[in-house]
Amino acid sequence: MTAALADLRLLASGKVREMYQVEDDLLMVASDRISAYDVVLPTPIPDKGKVLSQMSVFWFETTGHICPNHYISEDVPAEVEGRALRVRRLEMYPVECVARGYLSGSGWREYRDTGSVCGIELPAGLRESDKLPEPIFTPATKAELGEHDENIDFERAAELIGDRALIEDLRRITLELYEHAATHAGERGIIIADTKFEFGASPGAEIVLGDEVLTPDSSRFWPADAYEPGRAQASFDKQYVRDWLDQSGWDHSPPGPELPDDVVANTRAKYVEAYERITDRRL
Ligand code: Q0T
Repeated sequence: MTAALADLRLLASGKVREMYQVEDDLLMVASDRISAYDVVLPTPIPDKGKVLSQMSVFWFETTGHICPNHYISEDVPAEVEGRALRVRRLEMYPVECVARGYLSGSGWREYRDTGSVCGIELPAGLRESDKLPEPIFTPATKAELGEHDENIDFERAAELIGDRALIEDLRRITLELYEHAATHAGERGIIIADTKFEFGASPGAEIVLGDEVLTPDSSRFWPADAYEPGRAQASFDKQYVRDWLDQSGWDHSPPGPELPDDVVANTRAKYVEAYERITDRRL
């Protein structure tokens, strides 16, 4: 690929990644930026963008039997080699498709307060981080920049999609992808507690998997050997960062503090370990 990044149109910029237009396709670029407590920290984690991109490639290459996806190639500008993907442009659906196998984050808070998550009634007496009787589909709507996604029930998701059969298919595929990935990761010592997918349509295919998939930025990865329900779990990838921030006295208002070298090195090693364990590929 000959074009330089500077020659491409920037379509969207997020906390830790960017989307560019390249001919009729898109270029999805993952940075080495890391966020914690919803704030992007000033210190990058070397190779984080590469790990996340290559992990998405692994899942795109190994879940095609469940659902087609937007991945085209790793033919990208030299300056983002390894941490960018060329993808097909889709007409995105306005619902975030979340699968949860464990009770954490907004799912735990909603259950604690109401006994349900996204309209799905759950057994009484569950604790934070408990494994659910079976994985559930908990759709959400994408929030404005700086806001959190809003959990919605299946009926609201059906209204937003405007097609009953389609939202039922999105739910089924979301749960199939989660089941497949959680089983694969579980056999390698990593619990995928939950994950978020975004789907779209392309000419000739009503359901195409987009976005990044089954990465630590779009999912909760927990080390299986430290799993203990009844409390929040250690994050596979960000725990060194959280632990250091927690003892730093930082109040979570921007800007965040610079991270020390040992926290950066340990965090980088955890991202690489997650990648190598899940994919059996070497970075
Ligand atoms: C999208 C059409 O760009 C985004 O975040 C980066 C900051 C989110 N986003 C992606 C799309 C995709 C994808 N993925 C696609 N294949 N086709 N749009 C829209 N928003």
